Amino acid sequence: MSGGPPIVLIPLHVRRDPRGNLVAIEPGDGALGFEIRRVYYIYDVPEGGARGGHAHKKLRQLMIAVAGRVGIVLDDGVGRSRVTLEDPSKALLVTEMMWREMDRFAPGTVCLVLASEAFDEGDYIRDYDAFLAAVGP
Ligand code: T46
Repeated sequence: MSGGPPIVLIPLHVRRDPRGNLVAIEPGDGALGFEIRRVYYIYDVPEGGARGGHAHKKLRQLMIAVAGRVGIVLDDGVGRSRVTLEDPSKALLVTEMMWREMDRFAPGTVCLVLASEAFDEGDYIRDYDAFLAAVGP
């Protein structure tokens, strides 16, 4: 898959320690690119399961595989890019008007999502043709 949107992975500050690693994410961290207004996580996805399959008009998000591994496809209406998230020290930036699909979940995967807005079903575009029409030339 090539010619799609750039994959932007933001490095998180890891406090390494002989006892293990710790990542703290705080509001106001300019490196994240937006203010965090909501946090949620996805886990226990059955084998072969997929999530996403929509875009957001305004919402920006950072996705972090805090455990396990998940495939993400980003589609800007022109091309598609694929990335595998499996490093808890990196956050994938998913901007507004970006169709996303999540698949290939490894068993035990937990995907943490930091979101720029409160939940709003009106912000979703869940129909792919409507998404193409919205981003189209
Ligand atoms: C995204 C991917 C990565 C809420 O009530 N509050 C929330 O904050 C969220 C995220 C969802 N919901 C409700 C809406 C649906 O009734 O939970 C249900 C499942 O949501 P959805 O089908 O949108 O789940 P995913 O995993 O397909 O998508 C979610 C996010 O919605 C989406 O923004 O980028 O995770």
